[in-house]
Amino acid sequence: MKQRIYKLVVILAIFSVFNLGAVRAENGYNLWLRYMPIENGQLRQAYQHQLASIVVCNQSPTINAALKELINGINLMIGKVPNVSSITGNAAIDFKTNRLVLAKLDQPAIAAQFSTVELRQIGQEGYLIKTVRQNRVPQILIAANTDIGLLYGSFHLLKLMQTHQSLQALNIQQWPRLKLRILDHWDNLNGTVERGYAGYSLWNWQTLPGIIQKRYIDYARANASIGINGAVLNNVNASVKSLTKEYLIKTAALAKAFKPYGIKVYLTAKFSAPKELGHLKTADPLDPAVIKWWKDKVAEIYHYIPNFGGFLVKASSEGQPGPGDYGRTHADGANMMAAALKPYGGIVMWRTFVYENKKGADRAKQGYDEFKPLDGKFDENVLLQAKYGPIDFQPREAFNPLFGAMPHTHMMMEFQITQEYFGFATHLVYLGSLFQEYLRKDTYQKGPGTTIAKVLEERVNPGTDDNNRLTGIAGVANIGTDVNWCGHPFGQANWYAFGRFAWNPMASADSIAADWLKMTFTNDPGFVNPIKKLMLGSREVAVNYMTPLGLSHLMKFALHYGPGPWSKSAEVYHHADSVGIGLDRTVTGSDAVSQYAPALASKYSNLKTTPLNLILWFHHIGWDQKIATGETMWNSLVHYYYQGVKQVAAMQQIWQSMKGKIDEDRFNYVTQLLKQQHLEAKWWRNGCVLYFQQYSKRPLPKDCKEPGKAYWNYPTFKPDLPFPYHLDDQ
Ligand code: GCW
Repeated sequence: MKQRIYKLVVILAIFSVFNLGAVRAENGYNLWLRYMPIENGQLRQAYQHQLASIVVCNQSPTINAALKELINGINLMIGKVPNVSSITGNAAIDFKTNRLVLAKLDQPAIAAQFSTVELRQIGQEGYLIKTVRQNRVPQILIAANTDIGLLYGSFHLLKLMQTHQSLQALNIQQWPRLKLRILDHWDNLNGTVERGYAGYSLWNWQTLPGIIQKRYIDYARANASIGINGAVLNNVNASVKSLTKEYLIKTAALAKAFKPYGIKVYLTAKFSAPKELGHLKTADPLDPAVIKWWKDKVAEIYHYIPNFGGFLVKASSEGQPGPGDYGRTHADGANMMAAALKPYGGIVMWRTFVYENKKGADRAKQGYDEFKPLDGKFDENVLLQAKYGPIDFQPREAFNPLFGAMPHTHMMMEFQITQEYFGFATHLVYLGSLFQEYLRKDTYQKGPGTTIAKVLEERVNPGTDDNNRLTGIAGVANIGTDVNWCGHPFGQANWYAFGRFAWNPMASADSIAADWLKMTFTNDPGFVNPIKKLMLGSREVAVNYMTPLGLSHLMKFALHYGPGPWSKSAEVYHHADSVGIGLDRTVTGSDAVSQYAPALASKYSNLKTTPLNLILWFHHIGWDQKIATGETMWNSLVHYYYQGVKQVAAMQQIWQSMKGKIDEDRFNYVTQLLKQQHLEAKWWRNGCVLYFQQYSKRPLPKDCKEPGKAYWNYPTFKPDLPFPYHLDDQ
């Protein structure tokens, strides 16, 4: 009996130290910062040895955050709290006893460990990690020019441990390629989130500024771990209330909480604020009273929020007020705000998402038509924020021709992390593949090889040094109050991937997925390899069952969930008729091709040289015409839809074979989600195939089973029928 109790105590002790076992209940709250115990004894021992103590030089809230993260992470992973000492001023570091050193490069002894090239590269936010030997004792050095660089470097070291890598011979140089790496929250002040599918807004305006929830800090930690350095707190469909004193004080509390993590706060600014808040008669950007109103407002903002980042503006777009209301240009509007922000180092991110101004025109052309003539007219603290495609965050679009057409303007990318057009938080869609696809698109702006990544990184003003280049990228956040932050457990991967691509636009979706899986689930290659493959294919799978071959915007009207090719608004995107399907955007049609560099324009003008996955974006193709698949247009289209459904079934199968490899709760949740995704993929396939068959009047290819009965009543089928759960067997 005694012996059994003893054994139990030992087992419990091991459990409490290491929290062992893949079966530990998990709810996803800890994201990729779980710091699971290292079960490999050899590796754990090596880490224990290498990280027995930490020395930091100087202290600051940011260094303290780094230290806290390191102590917690190391303790959780290897079951030992490192000894921590700090050195202030110029006191020498004892290289004999300290094994992990966090130090700034202004210390000559630290800088001496690195080459001049290394020192030059990293700038204000980068870091160097190196294993150096002093008196034969290996030391790990994390060095940077700034405190935030040290925090980023600390997260990098923790990532190496979480992904079970050796720390024996580190030699890492990292620095962000883009200056602004921002999450755009479309959060309303009443707590709802526009296009948010993971609960309510994180910001509890009612309890701010008094209450700083732990969740805010965990949000900041997660962002800092991937280098995100800015957050726009509120919806681009803006409320002026966020600019009132009451709300500025609340925002200031968040800004203060985020500051140690290197995150600046931005707000959206409603163009009509001078009228709505200031009771002026106009919001005309050239009116002196309006100019003064914004100047005073900005001064007030900086009074409360000294590290305020600036404004994000959606103007003259989807009913939002803007300079167009007064016959002024976007440049007039943006520059007026930029002038108010400039004395404080603030910036304006001005969106290019406009499409209603020319009725009946091809929507894909409108952003370019409105902004191209303004190239070079924006002040130096203005960036244009353009979506990756010219329409609207579709599963696949041609890239936005504004990238490559604005050499004299700071261009920043807008991705959408929330899955507005990708099955919300129900479908497993890894967007790393999408980010990679667009960032690597060749714009030909300066000849072949001018990728969008290069355009984003480009220095617009000659003479600006690297640290002052105004470059950036934004992602519309998929974060809410759901316990796992993102709704779908795999939605977290998209937040993570966005950060990694923001840090390095030429990063690889593949290795990002691997890192995320290891940190979020397990290092077991039996899980990581097949699930990484599943993730990498998942975006294409969704394209196949939603909008294959360059189709777009077939989603149910307004809600954007489920199929709706029959809605009037969708018809303008697919142009299906008795002859064929697709939009002619060549010179015989809307001529959108002419907005691209000549090499691309001619490529896209010719069906034979248009990439297969964009043929219906650029061409109207006859139903019986043979396309590059070797089949007719009609048969190919149907096959893509059927293929998409089969692929989701295959994803389900792969997931099932992972049973036991990860915790039960997340396993079961993803199992349910994939089942639902399969159901909805069929909903998409059946709806679209039967709808388009009305036009093609062709039979389905022989290997495709007729869609389920629920759709045989088409065309009386109403788009607003409730979700077809009975599709289960069809
Ligand atoms: O995709 C559309 C969304 C709107 C959104 C708009 C935009 C914030 O359906 O909900 O509004 O884009 O990007 O401004």
